[in-house]
Amino acid sequence: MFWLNNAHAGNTFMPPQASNFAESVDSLYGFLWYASLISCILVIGGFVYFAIKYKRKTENDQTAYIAHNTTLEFLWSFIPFVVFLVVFAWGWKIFYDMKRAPENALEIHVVGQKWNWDFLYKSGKKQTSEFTVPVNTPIKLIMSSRDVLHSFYVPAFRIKQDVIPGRYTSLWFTATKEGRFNVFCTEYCGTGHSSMLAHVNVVSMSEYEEWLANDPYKGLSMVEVGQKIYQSRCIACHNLTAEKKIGPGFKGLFASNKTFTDGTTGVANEAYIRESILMPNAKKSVGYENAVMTSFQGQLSEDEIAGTVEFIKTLK
Ligand SMILES: [Cu+2]
Repeated sequence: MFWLNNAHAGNTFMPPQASNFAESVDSLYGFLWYASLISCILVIGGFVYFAIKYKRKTENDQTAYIAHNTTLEFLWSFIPFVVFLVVFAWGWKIFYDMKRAPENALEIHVVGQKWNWDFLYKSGKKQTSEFTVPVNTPIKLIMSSRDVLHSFYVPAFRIKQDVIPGRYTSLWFTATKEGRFNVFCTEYCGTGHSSMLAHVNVVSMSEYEEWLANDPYKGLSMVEVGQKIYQSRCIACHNLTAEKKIGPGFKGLFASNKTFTDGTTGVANEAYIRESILMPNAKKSVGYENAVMTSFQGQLSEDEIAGTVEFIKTLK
């Protein structure tokens, strides 16, 4: 197919084909596209041709009496019927394969929330807004949400699945190419929906094992740890400038004077920032009455909270 020829690497029309499902989904999509193109040419072409050929030429032109044509009627019903059956069977086959993860698949839990994705590995390792998988290995994602409906979508893998609070849904894939691919939320989930981005890193098995054994914060200073947390956790709602996004911008936040909705005032010190991360609704600032923030209680370790506080302190 003309725009898919180069699709292995991705092009203007399609993302790269980076999973076991990509080629079959694209082939079906190509078939649908060509079937629609041919139908469109036949219908619109016929329409224009007949409109010109049988245009009423004089006032006395009479429309011929045509009852019906069995052969034609059979063909224009039967051919589309066959095409639809082919699409159904082909789509069903792909869907069936997508719904059945191999027994030996490597399992990763995915938790969506406003507005980022958490990835939990069985080793206890946890990543946010980014996850790492080995190439050519079946991976099963077991997914849920902490708040509202989200949808987990990896365009390069051609897989998508709703993520629902109070329920597990799953997806599986085998990544066939090493690289870094986009993950999007494709279910409108509130103000920060378009910032609900993540990446999947596909690496070799040996790199994966090394990554899994590694402490993600090894050799990083507290501020650098905080910066990582900011990139994965805070960026959807907080600017690094002083400008308001969904929550307040972080620049100049530390040591600033705050007025709260209950009329009290306070200084944004370490204790205040910590409290705001763990209990966002404990003290609401004037101007942010309707701002929503979910608690990070149990999601960030003490080291990560301390790093975040130290990072915010550097933004003067
Ligand atoms: Cu979402």
